[in-house]
Amino acid sequence: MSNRLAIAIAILLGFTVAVSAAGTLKVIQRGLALTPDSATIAKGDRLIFTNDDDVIHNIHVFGPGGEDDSVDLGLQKPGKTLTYKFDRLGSYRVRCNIHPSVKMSVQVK
Ligand SMILES: [Cu+2]
Repeated sequence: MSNRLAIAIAILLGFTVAVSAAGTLKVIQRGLALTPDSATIAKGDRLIFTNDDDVIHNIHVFGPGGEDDSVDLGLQKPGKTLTYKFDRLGSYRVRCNIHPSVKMSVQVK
């Protein structure tokens, strides 16, 4: 595979970022999007969400059990940070209750 093709595929798939040794990963809310928009972490790792937009967000975490398996982290004002610990193996989706474009996927392995 050429480097150019590999880069194009990486862009299409989004970037998955590895967690630091400390077991935390910083996620930025900016421009009504989450960066990174996907992450692979270990059980017990935490994501730290920082609202760098000028609007209120409302992060909602949906666990491996589907729509009924969710935690609403509440309203988050600009400049505020909140942390969520991922305690179970599987696929999570994270999204803002207010802005559909603010979303990411999290794999806990
Ligand atoms: Cu939002």
